[in-house]
Amino acid sequence: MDYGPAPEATGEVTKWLSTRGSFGHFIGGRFTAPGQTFDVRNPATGDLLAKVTQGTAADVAAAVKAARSALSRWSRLSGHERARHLYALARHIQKRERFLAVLETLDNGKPIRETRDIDVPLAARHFYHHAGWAEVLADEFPGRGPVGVCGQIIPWNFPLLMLAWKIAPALAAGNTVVLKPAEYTPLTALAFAEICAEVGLPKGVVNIVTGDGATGAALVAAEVDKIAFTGSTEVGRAIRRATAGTGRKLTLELGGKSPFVVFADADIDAAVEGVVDAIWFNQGQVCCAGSRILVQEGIARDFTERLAVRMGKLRVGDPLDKSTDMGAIVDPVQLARIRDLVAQGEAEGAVLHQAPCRLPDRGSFYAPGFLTNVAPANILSEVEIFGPVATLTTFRTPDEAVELANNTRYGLAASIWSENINLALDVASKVKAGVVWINATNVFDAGAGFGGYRESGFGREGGREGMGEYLTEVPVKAKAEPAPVA
Ligand code: TXE
Repeated sequence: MDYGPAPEATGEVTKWLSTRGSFGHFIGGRFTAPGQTFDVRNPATGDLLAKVTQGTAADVAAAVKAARSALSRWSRLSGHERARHLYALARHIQKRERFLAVLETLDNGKPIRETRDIDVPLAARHFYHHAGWAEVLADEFPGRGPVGVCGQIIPWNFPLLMLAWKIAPALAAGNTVVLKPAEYTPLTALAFAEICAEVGLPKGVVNIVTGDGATGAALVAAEVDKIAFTGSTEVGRAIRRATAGTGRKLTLELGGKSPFVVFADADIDAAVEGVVDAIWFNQGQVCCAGSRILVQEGIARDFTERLAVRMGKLRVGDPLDKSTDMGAIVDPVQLARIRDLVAQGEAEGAVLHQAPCRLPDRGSFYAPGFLTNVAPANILSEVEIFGPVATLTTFRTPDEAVELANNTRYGLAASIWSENINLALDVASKVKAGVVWINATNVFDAGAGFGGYRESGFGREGGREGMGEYLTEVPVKAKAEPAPVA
């Protein structure tokens, strides 16, 4: 396979990684000396990128202490002063956007086109948006103040963007944070820590502790006032149990099995393009991925044929190549999970259609695909695959489409394709999902709340609802009694 030239920031990132080599945590405004470390590898090659410290309960406690001592000063700054810090973070993300895009692509395996055009700009947008909230908070949320110290645990599918989703609203509201990035992808969080120091963010307002699930569990058990988690439903459940009865605020953004409903009157080519975005974007490692395609019977054959042709044109390979459509799966463990699940589904009767592309010899790659003949009882009808493979089934009537769409324990997102807006709006109102897109998919904005129902979790991120999750009622100061009139 011929690859294009590597993006220009690649040299800068390689130098940054090699001069640092091993990373400690970012606590109280400075990096600690590296402790016991684990390897962070490039999923597209398997090459070692860096060594990162496995956070202990003592590290977590030190970070929480730093966040606690920064809290009172930070929360008492005026909204305008906090906004200035958030604007500075946003501008610095933009200043280092090429660097961050390459670092994210190396760490996660997603195509540079996505990190450059989506992950990094949206992360900056989140800080800008929430700077605006900091300015108007006192008027928009009278009688409310920060929750306190927030423990934030994020996944590996959008490392920098999930960090922005968590940190920006927390800081805008006057909270301080301890964030734990995912063990597969901690590097942009560490680069962000450097940015915090560069812009002069007060020490202890943002603390980053790296490590695996044990570090996450230590953060959940620490003296924090809120936990915000994005990740698997299993871990979400464990966190809910661990925080029950502690009085801590909790928001969970968990998995999904989102329906992608195509009616017979849809613009078929547009819907096919929608599938590309719904299930092959970010190698399908998207919580709201349109992973259950439901097609109305009359167009099923035509749709499936056009989908197979389009799938065959996807370019899979080097994530640093600007013409690559699909990069690597984040880690060999996740790749094995996808393979095992699909094999199990096939054993239960599903038929896998995969692009006949040649995959690179090294790295964790999986060819894009979709599955037909998937019975409702098939494991693939229920379980989130979290990879570039959707199931495709048919329906006859709108009522049946709604029934199938809602036949899931999740409720994160849905996408509906029809040229009949009345039909689309009617179906949208009946689908149980936190967000429903019509003739579109994966549309996000910092101003719009995002989150799920049922086993997809609770709480919202983004927009007004998201701000509310980082605020709590504060005691109203007693007004001075008016002087008695003589
Ligand atoms: O998730 P985990 P994994 C789903 C997806 C994927 C599956 C497994 O289906 O295939 O989960 O992925 C931290 N206490 N999603 O195993 O373990 C962990 O270190 C506290 C959907 O990577 O949930 C990481 O930082 N924290 C999802 C984060 O939780 C714990 C995105 C997520 O890892 C912990 C990711 C514990 N006991 C996976 N155990 C989405 N909603 O987008 C782990 N962690």
